[in-house]
Amino acid sequence: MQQTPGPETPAQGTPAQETPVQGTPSEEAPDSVNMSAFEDTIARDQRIEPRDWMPDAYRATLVRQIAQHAHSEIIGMQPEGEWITRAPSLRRKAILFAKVQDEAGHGLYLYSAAETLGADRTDLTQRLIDGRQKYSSIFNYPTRTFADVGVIGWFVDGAAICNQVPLCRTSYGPYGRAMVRVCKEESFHQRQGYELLLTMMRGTDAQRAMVQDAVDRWWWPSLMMFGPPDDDSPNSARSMAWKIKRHTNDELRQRFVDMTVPQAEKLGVILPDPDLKWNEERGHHDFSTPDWDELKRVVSGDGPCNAERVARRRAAHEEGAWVRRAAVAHAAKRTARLREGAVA
Ligand code: BYC
Repeated sequence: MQQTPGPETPAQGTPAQETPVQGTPSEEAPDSVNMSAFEDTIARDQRIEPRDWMPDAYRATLVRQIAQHAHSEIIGMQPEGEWITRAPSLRRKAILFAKVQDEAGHGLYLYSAAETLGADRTDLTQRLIDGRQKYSSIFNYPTRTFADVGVIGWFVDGAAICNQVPLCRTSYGPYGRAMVRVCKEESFHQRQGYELLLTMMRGTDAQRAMVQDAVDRWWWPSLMMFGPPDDDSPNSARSMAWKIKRHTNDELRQRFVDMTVPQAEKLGVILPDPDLKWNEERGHHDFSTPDWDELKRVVSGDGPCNAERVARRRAAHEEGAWVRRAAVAHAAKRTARLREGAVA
């Protein structure tokens, strides 16, 4: 039976149990004692919480991944955001507006999760716009037609779901809990993308050609979203041991391919890989190797839109400085008023 998008939802990816009080930090205890409590919590599949002792490298890995994830959500507003003013109907405009707004919300949950680890959001933003921190390679490709909006929903949000549903069970509590809500929204985003494409495929020959062209352009970059192959992924082994990551990059890429092939058949598009075929023995689809040199180029800043995306983020940050100043002034006034009220 063919599948339409109906990915796992966080409800199926049951989060790990809450950490009991046993993991509380003990400033007086030697690091070896704290380390064994930490390892024990991980081994029992329970969660590390902000108050718990954790090794510096665990904290640094989480800040790196969560910040990169947050930046991806915020930069990821740009490719589709460009189509809000050009959406073909009021309905499509309202849907797209809501989706792009959701991505901003995801960025906020994730920056908040990074803050629980002691990271400073202003500093993280500065690192992004100085090119010292990464964001997902996928957002460095242009959105040429409205079909790209549908294909981003189908492929990019679909890939995000494959990657993020297991992150609902990540070992760090605030990250896992943020993922539960993010995944619910991503699941909706994926369905809206697929529904948009179904509508276009029922339209004219020109619309069908537009969908196929978008599929051809986004397929390989979407496979690259999962990161380098496992034997070239320096962070995977440690992140898996700490249960930050629950599956390797290649496992999730395979899951995405297996999920997407029947959806493509139902839609009536051809995925641009002549070697893509079901392998009975493996119980998975075989597919060609993505161009890993392209991923390296795009991640290191040399993709089609890297400069444009970062410049736009920098401009938005600078233009928003007065809003941040106003919010701080408002909060100070409010606190002062509350204090006066408490005194009176
Ligand atoms: N792009 O050792 P590896 C969304 C980096 S947005 C760029 O495998 P790791 C959406 C990697 O960071 C959600 N960089 O790393 C928004 C590392 O560099 P550093 C996007 C990449 O961390 C709007 C180096 O390469 N999802 O859904 O074990 C509209 C070596 O890699 C990429 C996330 O952010 C890449 N594709 O695994 C629509 C998921 N791949 O940091 C939708 C959260 C690798 O050592 N992140 N790198 O300098 C993760 O799950 C993991 O960080 C990754 C990489 C699987 C991406």
